[in-house]
Amino acid sequence: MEILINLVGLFIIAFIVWWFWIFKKQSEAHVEGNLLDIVVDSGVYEPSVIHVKAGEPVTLRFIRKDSSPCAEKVLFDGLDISADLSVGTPYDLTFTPEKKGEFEFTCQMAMYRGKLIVE
Ligand SMILES: [Cu+2]
Repeated sequence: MEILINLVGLFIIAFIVWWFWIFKKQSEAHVEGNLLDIVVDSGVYEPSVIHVKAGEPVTLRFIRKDSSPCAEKVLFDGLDISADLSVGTPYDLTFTPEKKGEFEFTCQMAMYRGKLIVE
C-alpha cells in the first residue's frame, strides 16, 4: 500500500513538472499591420510564437491579466529589450527587429516563455 501511495505521489510531481516546465500550449501568430496583442495569463503568453519581419517596426501590446509577481517582467533574450507590465494597463513595446533569427522572451524566472521569430 505504501508503495502505491509513493507511486501516486511521484506521478503527481512528474505531472506538475511536466505541466509547468515542459508542456506549454504553443500558439503562433504573424504580426499583421505592425500591432499584435499578447495576453499574459495563467503562465502562458497567448500567442507565444510570434513571427515578425526584419527591418519593420512592430508593436507588441502586452496585456497582463496575471497579478502574480512572476508575470511582471518580460525579457527578450539576445535583443536587450525588457519591459515592466502592470495589470490592467496594456504595455506597448515598439521596436524594429534588425537581426534575423529566433529570440526567446520570458518572465524573470522563465516560467512564461515565448519565441519571437524574425524573418
Ligand atoms: Cu515568472
